[in-house]
Amino acid sequence: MRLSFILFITISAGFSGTLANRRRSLVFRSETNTSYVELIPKKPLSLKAFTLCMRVATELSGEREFILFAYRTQDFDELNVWKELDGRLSFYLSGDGVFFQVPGLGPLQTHLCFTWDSSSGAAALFIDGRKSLTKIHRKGHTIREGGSVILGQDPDNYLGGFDINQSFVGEISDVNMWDYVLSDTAVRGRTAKMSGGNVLDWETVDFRGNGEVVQINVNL
Ligand SMILES: [Ca+2]
Repeated sequence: MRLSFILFITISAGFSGTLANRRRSLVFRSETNTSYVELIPKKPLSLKAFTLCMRVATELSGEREFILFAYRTQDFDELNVWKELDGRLSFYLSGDGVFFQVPGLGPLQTHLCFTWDSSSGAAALFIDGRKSLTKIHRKGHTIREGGSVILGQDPDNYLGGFDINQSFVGEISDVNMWDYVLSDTAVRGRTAKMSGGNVLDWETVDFRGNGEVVQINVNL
């Protein structure tokens, strides 16, 4: 990968807009309880299944939990993805979590995909295309629409209640979400791609930023 063009946008009050034809990436430079980016989905997140992918690099290590993705309605954490204090990766659906004892994230970019299907409860994750064991979680559950998708912070209430000790610090990109479970082969094929989600498509998704988040644009 060659970094041939970088555009820095640092706006303390907020930023918005789309930039196609380049790979966008978000850098959270420091621990804060203010910096986050809201992603505007293409359709309501009323979900009986999902595939959620992202590319992440972080130097956070040791006993430091951090949030990778938060989708919260007014009263519930509908879908929150975490790196736990003990290093496991997890996601929570309205309270209950499913945990994966997998190799930790680090300063080199890691491609993650989480999948879940309500009809069976099957939950799994992929790290750089390699699949975890499957666990059974929240069979019959439905993720509810009407919330906000947030990167960078864990909202304990709607778009607020952030905790600096749970904030994400590092770089995140290629956040794509589908309302169904991609095949194993499709997930492996997605590790090099950065777009195409039918709920969240990183190539076209609108951002609403707040605080100190830097958007860089990279030609691959
Ligand atoms: Ca919290």
